[in-house]
Amino acid sequence: MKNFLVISICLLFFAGLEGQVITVLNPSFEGSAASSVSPPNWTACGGSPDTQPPWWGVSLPASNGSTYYGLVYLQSIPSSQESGRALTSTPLMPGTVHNMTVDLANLQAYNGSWNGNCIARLWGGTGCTMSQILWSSPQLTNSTWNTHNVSFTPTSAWTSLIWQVVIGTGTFSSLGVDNMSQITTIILDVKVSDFQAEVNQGQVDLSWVAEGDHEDTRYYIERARSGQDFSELGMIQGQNTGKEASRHDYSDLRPEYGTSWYRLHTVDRNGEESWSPIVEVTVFDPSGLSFGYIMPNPIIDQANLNILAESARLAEIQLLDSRGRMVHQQQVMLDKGENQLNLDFSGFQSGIYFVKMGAIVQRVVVGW
Ligand SMILES: [Ca+2]
Repeated sequence: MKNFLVISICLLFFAGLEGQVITVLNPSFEGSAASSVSPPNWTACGGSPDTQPPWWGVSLPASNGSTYYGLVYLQSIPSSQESGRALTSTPLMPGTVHNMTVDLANLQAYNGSWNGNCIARLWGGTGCTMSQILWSSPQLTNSTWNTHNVSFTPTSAWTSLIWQVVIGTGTFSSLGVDNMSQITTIILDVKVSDFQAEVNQGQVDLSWVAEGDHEDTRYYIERARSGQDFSELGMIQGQNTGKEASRHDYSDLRPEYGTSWYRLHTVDRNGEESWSPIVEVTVFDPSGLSFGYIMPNPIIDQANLNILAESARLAEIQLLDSRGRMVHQQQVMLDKGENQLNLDFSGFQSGIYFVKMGAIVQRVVVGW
């Protein structure tokens, strides 16, 4: 009888680890493709999102089914920042880890040129009131679908999930959202918070706070470049610090120049998983510069070069042909932070060129 009781209690304990499943209606955004019309069960909360494709020049096929949600943002018209919501089957559970996946793409094709980087933001709220940013994607740069692990902890029992497009860099951007999974609530036996990343003498120092840490807890540090796929950078085991809140750390000793995104993937001793919010870090090269992007590429006549500078400085921009011969050079004064430079390639022969600034070398195609 005593053994039976022990087994029953264990079963109850483990059964309690898996939480409930929460769904949204029409998670694949299926509907009749239409401009300024949200798919069934989705409601526009800002602007007038579309059921895509093929409106406004968008041709990317759906990731799942035949249609998806298309959201645009024009920096010059703040009210154009589009968002749309769906209701959840049951309210979200405050203080509990919620996991799901979603497919996202930068559509790049709206009106042929709305191709700035963008960020997808997921809000929790009531009706169209956007109350808590539950999750933000890294900057999305490619017009291909990528599946993202979305993990969040609501602060309140929200009944709306709201997708919003946010400008990353550039002036116009367009976002595709498709193929949301069900949302699974998970109770981990470790609580992770305050994930931070800081550049320190050329390395990136990461730290987080854990409560309930156990020696079988695994913390996987993940990094993404250009906002796409995260890959594992390293893993550290728990230190058995128990219920007491303790800070853990990990250093990326060889970060890449430019902007990177980091997140913490925690696996508790029962195998339950959660992901921290994503943090963005910019590492400048020895000349104090960090490449953003060149758009468009291929280039017809003109392109925008986006460069970040650690401080205001005079910099030299060089243009090299495919054999590495310098065909143009120019001094430019850069402001601290983000700089947009216009590159004029009109009059250049078609071909491959390299844009060089400090340690940055970017390949561009002109004329095709
Ligand atoms: Ca779909």
